[in-house]
Amino acid sequence: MINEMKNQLTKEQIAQLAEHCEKAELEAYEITKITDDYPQMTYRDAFDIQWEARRRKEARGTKIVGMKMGLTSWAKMSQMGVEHPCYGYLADYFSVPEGASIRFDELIHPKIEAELAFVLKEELKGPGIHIGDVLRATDFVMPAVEVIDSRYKDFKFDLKSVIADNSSSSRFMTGGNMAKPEDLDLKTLGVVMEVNGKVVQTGAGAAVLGHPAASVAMLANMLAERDESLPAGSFIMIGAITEAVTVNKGDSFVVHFNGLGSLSGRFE
Ligand code: 0L1
Ligand code: MG
Repeated sequence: MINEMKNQLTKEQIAQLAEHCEKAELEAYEITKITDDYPQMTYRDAFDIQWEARRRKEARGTKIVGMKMGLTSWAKMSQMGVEHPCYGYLADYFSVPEGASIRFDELIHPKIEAELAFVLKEELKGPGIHIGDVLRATDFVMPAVEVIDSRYKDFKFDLKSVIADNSSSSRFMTGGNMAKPEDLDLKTLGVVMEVNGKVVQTGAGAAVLGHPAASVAMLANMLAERDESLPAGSFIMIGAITEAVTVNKGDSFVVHFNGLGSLSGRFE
C-alpha cells in the first residue's frame, strides 16, 4: 500500500536517487524508471526520495510555493497503469506568468493539463480530512494549467518511480481570476482546452476524484502519514480535469474555465 512505513533502501541510496532524479529534471534529460534497478523499493522510499530532492532545492535557496496532486482521475490512472493518486511539490521556478512563453528547451517532452488550484485560509491537517473540511478551509479557487514533464523515457513509469520524480512536476501557470468555492459549482465546472486554435480536450471538475475538493482532502490525509500538513495560505493544484496533451515547440494554448476566465501561453 502507498502508506507503507518501511524502507528497503538505505539513506545513502535515497540521497543518491534524489540527486539522480533531480539532476535529470534540472538538466532536462531522460532516465529509465528507477524501480528497474531497485525493484525492492517501497512507497516509503519513493516519498523519501521526493522529500530529499525537495530538501536539496531548499538548501540551495529555492522556495517551495505549493503542492500538486497527480493521477487524480480514474481515466488517467488507468491510462498510466497506476492504482493510486500521488503528490508533488511546486518550486518557485516552476511558476510561469499568465500569458507567458514557456522555454521548451528547458524541458524533455512536456504535456499540458487543465487544473484548478485551491488557496487555503486555514490549516488542513489529516488524518480524516473530508470535502467539507476543505471547502471550509478554502479562501479561493483559481484556474491553473500544469506542464508535466516526466523524466522517464517515453513517460514509462510505475507509481513508485513517478513519486520519486516529484510526480512529473515541471511548470505551472495560474492567475486571472479567483472565486470563493461557494460561488462555483466545482463538480460541473467546465474546461475547454485549445492548442493552436483547435479544441483538443474538454472536461468538468468531477473528473477529479468526483469533486475537486476531494483531491485536496486526499493530499492532507497523505501528508499526515509523514506528520506534515497544509498550512494556511497553501496553494494546491488538484490534478488534471482533462487528459494531458503533448505539446511541441511553437505551440500555443488557451484553456477556458467556466466562470474563471482563460489562461494562455506558448512554448518557445
Ligand atoms: O500531474 C499529473 O497528474 C501527472 C502525475 C504524474 C503522471 C504523469 O506524468 O503522467
Ligand atoms: Mg497535473
